[in-house]
Amino acid sequence: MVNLTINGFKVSVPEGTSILDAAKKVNVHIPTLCYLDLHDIKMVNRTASCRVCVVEVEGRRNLAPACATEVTEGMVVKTDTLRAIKARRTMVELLLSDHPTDCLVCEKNTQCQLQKLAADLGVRKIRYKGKMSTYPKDSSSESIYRNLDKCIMCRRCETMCNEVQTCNVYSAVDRGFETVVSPAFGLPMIDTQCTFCGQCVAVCPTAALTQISHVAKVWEALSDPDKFVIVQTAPAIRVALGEKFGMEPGTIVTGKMVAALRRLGFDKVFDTDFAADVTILEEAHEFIDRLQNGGRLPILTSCCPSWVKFIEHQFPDLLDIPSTCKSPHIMFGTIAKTYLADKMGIDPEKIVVVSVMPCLAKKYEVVRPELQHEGKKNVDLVITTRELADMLLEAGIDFASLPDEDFDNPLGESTGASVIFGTTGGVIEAALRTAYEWLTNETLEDVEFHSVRGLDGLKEATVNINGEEIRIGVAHGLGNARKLLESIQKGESRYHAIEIMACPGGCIDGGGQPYHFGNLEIVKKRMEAIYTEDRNKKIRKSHENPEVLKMYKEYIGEVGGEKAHELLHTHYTK
Ligand code: HC1
Ligand code: SF4
Repeated sequence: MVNLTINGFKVSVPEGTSILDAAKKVNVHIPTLCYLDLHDIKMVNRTASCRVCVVEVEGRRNLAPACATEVTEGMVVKTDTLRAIKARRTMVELLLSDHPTDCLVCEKNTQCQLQKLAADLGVRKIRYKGKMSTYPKDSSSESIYRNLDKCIMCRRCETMCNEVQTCNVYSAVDRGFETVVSPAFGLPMIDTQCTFCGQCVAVCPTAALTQISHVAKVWEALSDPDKFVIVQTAPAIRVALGEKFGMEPGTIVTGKMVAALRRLGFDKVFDTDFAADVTILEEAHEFIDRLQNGGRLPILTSCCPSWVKFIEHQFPDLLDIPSTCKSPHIMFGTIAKTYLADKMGIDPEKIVVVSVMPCLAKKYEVVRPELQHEGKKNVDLVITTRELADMLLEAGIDFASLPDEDFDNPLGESTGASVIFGTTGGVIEAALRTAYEWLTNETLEDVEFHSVRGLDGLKEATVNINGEEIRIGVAHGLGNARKLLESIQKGESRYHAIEIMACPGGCIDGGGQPYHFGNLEIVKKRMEAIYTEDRNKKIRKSHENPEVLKMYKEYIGEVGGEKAHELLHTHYTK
């Protein structure tokens, strides 16, 4: 252990600890901007580029960046001297001297970490003036908006993309004042290997990286009397939306969310979870078929569009292994414009399907040609959890005081199995609940598979089904997915089925969720809430969803049959 003093407090910490972490032990807060430690997913951005965390260390002439300076025996640190505070303020003023000051109309207004720091440090004027960097804005993709005028070169996006997601989209290009984090050759995002996971957006402290918004288009649809506008909500929204209205992370707001969507004017409020149950029927059927008929194993789940894009770009030789199931929200769109339209006697041309998703890749997914029907989109618009919260604020809806309301039917009925789609491990757990019963003809009494739960990047489970050991793998975060895919490529994979989600934690920590800037305790609370919602459901197995079974009986026919394939399955593109 190393002993030191911080602001007069004695502290002992393990060798190799930074001053920043040592200070936390004695409740001394040192402000940071570029630094980000996502311990549970093994991502640390320690570029020490912003110099906001500088402190005085006795015996040293220069101020030291607390994030990148390791403690030494007997060190005496002062974080709150006038010199340190003035230096910090100067650093922020220098950043602001090359930063647009349009905070009032900025996408990140009230959520920008630079804005907060400037406020915390009492910066009231920017003493430095000079040349401002300007770059072309990039709205080339459906998902991500890049405004590098607002980039402060913290490099968090680069660390997230290259080290956690292993997509290597960003690097620092050019030199000196012109240096900027960008795709190689300044390519627009649409021409890169970006998977649109949005994890770079989730960690960006400013509005350099944000989403392409569909809010205006949703308002337009809602005010068009000729349109029948229906909304579906992804499993992960209900455990995170409350955060935007001051509620504790992990508060389950399903009922209030439904009530709020109704008050926004949606004609029907439905649940993506209904389609998640459909996905399980189709996916479990496909798995059993491959298992019993010598098909390609392991089967990979296919509901995460970012992960699908990753395998298409990076492992095109493995495209025969993902399940051919469309993702639940696309299945939902297809079902809404066929089965529901038929049932309600509405012209599908008049139906506008809006998805509320925790994800930025879902915005890109809806324009994939393979997922459209005769050139028409199955899902028309996608807004994120953040965008929905913005709409509710704009409409003056007092979210916290809303009563709980139920989803509309038939596409609002769902099971516990579909809720857990929202967290890593949930899709495969849901599939196991069904596959087990279908393969054994026995009732699965304990439906919880705890070994596939939690935030470990790679997880596995073995389930004995009819005397055969079925081995399950789970990866979340694309870097972890890469490891599993490489083992499949080498013929070393031991698994029969694998779930992959691009975002660390799964959809609960998608790129469209409320920002938490590295507070993974929030993600854990969202995860607990997902499992609570599952336990609270009367029906916890997808194949027991009565409305799903009715739809198959009335409209689709056999699970895995011809019509099911036409409506609910897809293919992949190299
Ligand atoms: Fe997801 Fe899915 S779980 S991908 O994480 O399969 O986005 O929540 O809606 O489609 O159901 C996201 C979440 C979501 C789909 C489902
Ligand atoms: Fe990388 Fe994901 Fe950001 Fe694309 S969206 S640049 S893949 S982190």
